[in-house]
Order: sequence, then C-alpha cells, then structure tokens
Amino acid sequence: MTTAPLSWQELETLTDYQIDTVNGLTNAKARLRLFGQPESDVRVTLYRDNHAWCPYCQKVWLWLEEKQIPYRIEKVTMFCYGEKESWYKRKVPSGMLPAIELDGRIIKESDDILIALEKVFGSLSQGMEDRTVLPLRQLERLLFRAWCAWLCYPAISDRQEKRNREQFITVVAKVEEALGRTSSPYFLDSFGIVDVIFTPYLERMNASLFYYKGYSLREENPRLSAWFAAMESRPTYCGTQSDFHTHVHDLPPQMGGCWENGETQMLINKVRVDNGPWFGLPDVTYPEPENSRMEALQRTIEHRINIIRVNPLDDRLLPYVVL
Ligand SMILES: N[C@@H](CCC(=O)N[C@@H](CS)C(=O)NCC(=O)O)C(=O)O
Repeated sequence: MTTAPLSWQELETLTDYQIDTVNGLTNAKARLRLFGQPESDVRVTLYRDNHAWCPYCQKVWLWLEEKQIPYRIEKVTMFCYGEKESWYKRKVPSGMLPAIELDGRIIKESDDILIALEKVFGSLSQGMEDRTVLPLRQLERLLFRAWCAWLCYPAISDRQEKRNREQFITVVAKVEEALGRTSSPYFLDSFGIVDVIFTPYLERMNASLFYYKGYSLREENPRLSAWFAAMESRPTYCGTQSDFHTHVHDLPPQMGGCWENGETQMLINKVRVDNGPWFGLPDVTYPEPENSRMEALQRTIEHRINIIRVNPLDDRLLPYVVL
C-alpha cells in the first residue's frame, strides 16, 4: 500500500500532545516546577545541561522532584557539545554543572548542593551525612571507578579486558550484597538519598556495558534488577530516565571515549541498540505510554527546522514526511 506524504501542516492536525510542565509529572522540558505552590515560593534555581544528559545534574533534579521543592531550571551547554554561555561563566567560572542558586547564593558540586538543600528543606529519608548513608556513598564511588576503568580506557590485551571486567563484577557483588541487607528493593528500608545517589551512574552503567561490553547489569544481578524495577515505579525517576540509544551515544564525548571489546554478545547488543528492535531491551521495562506516538510527532514537528537542516537531501524535498 502506498501512503501519500503529509505536509507539516497536515501533521500538526494529528497531534494534540500537551503536558503541564510546571505542575504535572517530572519532565525534562520544564523551566519552572511549582508542584501546586505559588511562584513566589521559589527559592532555588537549578543550572543543568540542555539535554538532561549530565549525571550529576540528574542527582539534584531527582532530589528536588522527590521533595517537591519549587524551583526554576536554567539550561547550560556542556563543553563537549559547544560553547559555554558567558552568563553562566560569570556565575560559575569553571563552567561545571550542576550548580544551584539558593536564596541568591551559588552552590556547586552535586554533593555539596544536596547537603545545602537538606539544611534548608530537610532530608529525603536519611541525610547525606548519616552513618548509614556514608559507606554507601563510598560504595557508589568505588563502583563508578571500576566502571570507568573498564569502559573508558582501551584494554591493552584480552587479559587486561578480563581483569577490568572481573574488577567491576567484584564491586557489583558488593552492591548486590548492600541491596540484600534490607527487605526493601531499595538500598535502605525505604526509598531515599542513597537511591538518588546511585541512580545516574547505575542507569549509565546499564546502558554502556550492554552496548560496549556485552554485559547486562540489570539482567545479570537480581537485586539490581529489583532495584531498577522499584525505581521505575516512581514517576519522578521515569521523568528523568533516558534510554540505551541516547546514553551510549551521549556518553563518549562526556567521558572522553568508551571502548568496545568486540566480543560476540557485544556486537549483537550494539546492532540491537543502534538499529532495533528496541522493545524488550533491558533499559526501560514499563509499557510504552499510550500517547507516545503523539509525543514523538509533536517533538518531530517542534524540531523540524533542524531535522531538515541535518538531512543530506535537498531541503526543498523535505516539506513532507511519511508517518
Ligand atoms: N564533582 C562534580 C562533577 C560534576 C561534573 O563532572 N559535571 C560535568 C558534567 S556531567 C561538567 O560540568 N563538565 C563540564 C561540561 O561538560 O561543561 C559534581 O559532583 O557536581
């Protein structure tokens, strides 16, 4: 069956996708979040990257969403994707993200930001410096370092590759053990700050190791699997969550490179993530929302100028797309 191409104008009539970015569910497009409170209550501005790719920003973002603290969002370019805005460099000379402005005071470093926010708004379950939290924060950094050592440096031999993998898996076993210490799927008795701290890199480890190393963190570790599932029961987390395709391609510029191991499973996973089918990947396991096609169409229309610009065909050939 042939389908007549639709014009952009015709396509516009096919989607009525709309969300309440201010008071609705967690979303990456918001510039203001109020959670039903008056705008005059806003005391915090979060400075984060344009595309919701920065892991340290996700940590602060998730915390603010969980605590429902009214805040503004200002988006800033990461160095690896373009020029840093001069207005931001005047506020934060290093240009690093995230930063917040809290009652007019700039605070940098995600952990310091969370500690400062806790002082003003109270903690999310246990505080950052609680004695049950501190060792788990250290474990998160240990896991991060083992992940970087495996992913972000070329292995000089198969033996080295194997050693890097084993080192990572040894730390993952410690994480599994930590998750097993309570009967809840979270790190402590209920969802809290430790889960927020682990979220950005567990999500990125899951994606990158699947694609670059053929290792499925979520599928090979039962407690982490339950942890991911529990996180996906939270609309806050889902609103900040990304997919495998996005992560595996946004990470290399940020990390200075990610190295494929060329193993059979890795090659299979790579093709799957790049070309589909995407359903059933262990990135996002809840069902696709009913209005996802409407959202995709609305986003395509919103970005049509850039879509036409990057397409190698003559621009005049592209006033139409076929759905
Ligand atoms: N220790 C810092 C690390 C922050 C960090 O590394 N941020 C990266 C983005 S993920 C950054 O700002 N890099 C500079 C840039 O990309 O513009 C923190 O916890 O906030």
